[in-house]
Amino acid sequence: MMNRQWVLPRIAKRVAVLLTAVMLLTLTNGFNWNAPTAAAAGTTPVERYGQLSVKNGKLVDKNGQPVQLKGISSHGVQWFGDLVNQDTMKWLRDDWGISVFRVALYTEENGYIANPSLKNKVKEAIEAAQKLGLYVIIDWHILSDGDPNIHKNEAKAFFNEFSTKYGHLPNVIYELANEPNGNVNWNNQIRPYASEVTQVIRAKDPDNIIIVGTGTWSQDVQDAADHPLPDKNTMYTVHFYAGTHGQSLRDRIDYALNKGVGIFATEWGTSDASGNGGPFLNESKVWTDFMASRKISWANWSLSDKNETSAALLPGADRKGGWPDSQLTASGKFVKQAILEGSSNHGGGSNGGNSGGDGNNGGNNNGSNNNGGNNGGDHSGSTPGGNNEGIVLQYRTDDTNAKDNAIRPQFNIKNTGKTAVKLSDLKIRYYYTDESKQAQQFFVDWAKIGNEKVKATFVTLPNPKSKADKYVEISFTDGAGTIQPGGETGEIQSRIHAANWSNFDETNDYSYGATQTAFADWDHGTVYQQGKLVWGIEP
Ligand code: DCB
Repeated sequence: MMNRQWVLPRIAKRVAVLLTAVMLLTLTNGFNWNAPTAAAAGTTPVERYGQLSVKNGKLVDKNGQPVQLKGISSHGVQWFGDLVNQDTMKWLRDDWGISVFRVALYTEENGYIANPSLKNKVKEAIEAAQKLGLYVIIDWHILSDGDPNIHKNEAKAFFNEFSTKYGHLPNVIYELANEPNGNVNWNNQIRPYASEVTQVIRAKDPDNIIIVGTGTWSQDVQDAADHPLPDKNTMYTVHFYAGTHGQSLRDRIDYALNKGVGIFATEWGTSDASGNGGPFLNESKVWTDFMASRKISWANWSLSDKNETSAALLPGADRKGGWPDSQLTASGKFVKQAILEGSSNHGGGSNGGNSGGDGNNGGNNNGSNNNGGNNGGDHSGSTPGGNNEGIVLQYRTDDTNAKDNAIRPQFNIKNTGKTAVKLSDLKIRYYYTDESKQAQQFFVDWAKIGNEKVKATFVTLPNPKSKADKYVEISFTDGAGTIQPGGETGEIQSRIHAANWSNFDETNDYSYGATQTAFADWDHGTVYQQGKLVWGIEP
């Protein structure tokens, strides 16, 4: 049915979407909320997720469930177009577990403007993606032409042609301007350009996702968040290179997400911003964890065998896929692993349980998942479907002395999702280094929901990290109730002491924010819902 749907005209696609919605309603009105989805493991990404859209700033599938697409970008097709074909894409789908492939059509540097026939490579990739059930990003790769308006007319003609030819397919994603840079900004150049090109596309394709680049090589997502475009299925591009960009760019992304706009990392690399240097794999891991916890979809730069760090293949790699790991670079191996982790292309793996590998906390993090709707292994990443989206942990420290005998973290959990969340389903972890090697004591100095509703256990990490060998896991009693959509727990003021009241050194504590003395979002503390990570980054 899905295959036929691809060749039907748009009206029929609409009917199919409606029918799906009716079927879903029928299902969800029935008694069994736990029924797995019809899609089984082994189906293609497009069969599983269908028509994508943006809902509450999240990329969601045909059933409205958040989805994280992961995949890889081609290098410029004027140079490495021979690596873009149905064989390599099939290999990447089956061996790497990709769900999305990006085709980089440079405008300059002997790209499309000088050589318009390069668009045939884009068509080849779209048609291969259609056969393989992959999402495909059509990347209008401006770079040395930092202002997208320089080739605005060509962009409009190009996207008119491509939306006319392929807009009826559910797997096409348009990226309007890779990396605006130089003396351009969101309000004056990029937004007006994107608005015009969007109108061209929407005349032919009413619903597929459009992704718009942002200023400073697609790092100014905060500007787009402050003044988003009206089109409801538009997302905004963030690009990063792990050796160059870190926490301050992640903070910008959180700012944008908190404003309710959708972010898609259509290009990122394990190298520095030149495409070379490194690879910075530790920094890359922080980034991939960050994106997993927020379900930010991504494509890595790049599928090429150029002699540079960001290339996934070693020089001379086969042009038709089938690459053994010995033909992958360090970056390629890392990225393949990051795609496979939690990917549902390989046997429908929703990765149950807590992901930190630090086990041992009374067996209550078993990843059991029996609330909410649709899980069924369909959604990569770690959150069960249904009601857990939108959990935010805020933190402040009440400790001005980092070397005394107390650790005083204070928390507030917000529910920015659309469904009530049971507090007894949630656990907070605060990671620290225990200098005392004594038993630990936990106190609630005050909690808005009632001190007696807050409990804690201490867990020693079997594999200590550089800034954590222990965490306190804070949980809530059955009587603690729910957090309504838009609601919060209010302050939870806690205190930790060693049994012998000896001093701690908090400066080496992973979850300690010495300067965060007012409540703000905090990703160095984690939150689990029924054992699954729904907020924050584990050490
Ligand atoms: C982006 C571009 C992408 C570029 C990579 C790495 O540029 F979107 O086209 O790829 O990030 O720099 C590189 C290739 C090289 C090629 C070069 C020129 O890997 O093989 O020679 O493009 O075609 C960025 C990203 C970030 C920043 C700067 C650039 N930054 N940049 O933050 O300063 O100047 O290209």
